[in-house]
Amino acid sequence: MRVMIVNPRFRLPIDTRTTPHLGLAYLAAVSEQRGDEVLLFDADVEHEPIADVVRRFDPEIVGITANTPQVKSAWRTAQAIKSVKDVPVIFGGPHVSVLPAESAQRPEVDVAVRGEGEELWIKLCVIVENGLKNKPDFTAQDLLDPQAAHLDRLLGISYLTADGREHHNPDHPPIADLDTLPFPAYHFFKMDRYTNLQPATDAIDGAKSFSIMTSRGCPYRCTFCSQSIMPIKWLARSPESVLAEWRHLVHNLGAQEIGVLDDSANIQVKRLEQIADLITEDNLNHVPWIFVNGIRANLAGKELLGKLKKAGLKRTAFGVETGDPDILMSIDKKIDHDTIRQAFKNAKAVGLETIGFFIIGLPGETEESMERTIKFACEVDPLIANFSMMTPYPGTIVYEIVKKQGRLLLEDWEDYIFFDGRARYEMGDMTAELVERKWKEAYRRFYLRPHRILMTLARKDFWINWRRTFKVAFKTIFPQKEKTKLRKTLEAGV
Ligand code: B12
Ligand code: SF4
Repeated sequence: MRVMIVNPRFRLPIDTRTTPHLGLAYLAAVSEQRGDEVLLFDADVEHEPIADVVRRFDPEIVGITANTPQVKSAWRTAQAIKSVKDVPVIFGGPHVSVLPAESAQRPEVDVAVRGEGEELWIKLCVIVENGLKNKPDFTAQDLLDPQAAHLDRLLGISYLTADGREHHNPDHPPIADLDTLPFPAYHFFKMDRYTNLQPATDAIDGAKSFSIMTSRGCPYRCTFCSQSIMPIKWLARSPESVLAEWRHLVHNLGAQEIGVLDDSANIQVKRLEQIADLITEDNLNHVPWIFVNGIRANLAGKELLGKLKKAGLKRTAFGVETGDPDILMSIDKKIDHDTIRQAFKNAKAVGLETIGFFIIGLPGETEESMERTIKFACEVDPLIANFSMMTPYPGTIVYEIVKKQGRLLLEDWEDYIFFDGRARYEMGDMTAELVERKWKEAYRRFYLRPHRILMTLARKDFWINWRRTFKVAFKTIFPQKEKTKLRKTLEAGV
């Protein structure tokens, strides 16, 4: 069966890096395992209009991913596909998982998949394949025929049958054994067109940077975080399965750096220690790697961090979020500042580089609390401090709080990015002006301290990337009015 898997165009308004989409690499892998002919279209690196590709490849099913700022581009992409052929178009990804009805109700979308995609994607392919066996010109309309009831018993999907009835089938259970999944199929991507994973080790461009996920989900429920895609229960791969993929990345694909994308890789400390030991014993530790999203600071003891360092870990992030104890409590991070301080100390003591993630503008913030965040960032002094302005994503508790008590300043989903220097909501005394001012101040005060300037200039990574670093810094401090420009780019891209 000919399957087409699509990442709709969406570039951040800063010069960000491009990286193959791990979720789509998994979908491509399970399709390949089934024996399908797979075409992966990543609009971020493609030059050909998608309609031409559809004409040439003539897919029998199309899967499109969408996070929140990408969803409108995804709809436009689906329209372009449907203008050529009424092929079943399946949507999935973070935004679709939170608001499935919104996509399912659109004429260009046939089925919205909620949550993890691999098992559901395959089940949908089987349904369409069976349809094609009985009717060689099986279309999306046939798939949604209420009499045929093709989709009635498939868990985890939302769709409208051709009679206009909306269906939200019960949830699909999470994938019980992640070790059964094939490795992400990077060979379907035009790897030479990618840079590397931001913010990885900075020094490598082009095809040699890979991502890996050793666990899915997170047992915590921080109020600002969208975790709707992945299971509520934290599920992990075995150390042996992780090692096998690590070997594959290093030996078969020539990985020069690896980004671990887990939400919280260290929920079971022993498991992560075992992974570290295996990587070291297998002599894979010459390849530097990082925790892109960070690990839980309350589970980052020196023994674990030491083993990780030995296994090649170059840099780890910690989600600090705020320097204010009351705000920290209110976001349900389930951690305190002394524990975070200790985690940074432990990481530095074993020789790891650190990243701190901070948020300016959480609900209930005041100028004083933001001030505490800036001071705390300077105190723990990570190599990289990343300050985001709070963006309330649908499906999060913060989104519900802001909808009830605040004023959203976002006009549509394309505004849901947090790099364009504009506050996303106001609440009580917390004005957009205050949030934007303190956000810029945070960057200035953190990076323009004399020892930081010297430290930055002394880093090899900085000189390799100085053009890009200056460009990003300039755009952060003097952001353009991105929305219209961003929209124009997006519309031109499909
Ligand atoms: C790595 C990462 C990035 C990378 C790469 C993004 C990418 N192309 O994948 C970078 C740094 C570029 C990035 C940027 C952003 N990201 Co990001 N990112 C992640 C992260 C940490 C991992 C993504 C991943 O690989 N997951 C693992 C794979 C297996 O899962 P998946 O991609 O979701 O795919 C599975 C399912 O969703 C589903 N599925 C997905 N697509 C489809 C399609 C079909 C047809 C089907 C059937 C199923 C399906 O099946 C897949 C396999 O199970 C996630 C957190 C997370 N845990 O997922 C955040 C996350 C996706 N990012 C998020 C956000 C907010 C952003 C930004 C908007 C932030 C910003 N700067 O403004 C930007 C958007 C930029 C962009 N170009 O899209 C949010 C999304 C929330 C939302 N409502 O959309 C997440 C969930 C983080 C969070 N917890 O808040 N991100
Ligand atoms: S912010 Fe981190 S710890 Fe909190 S819920 Fe999200 S992934 Fe889990």
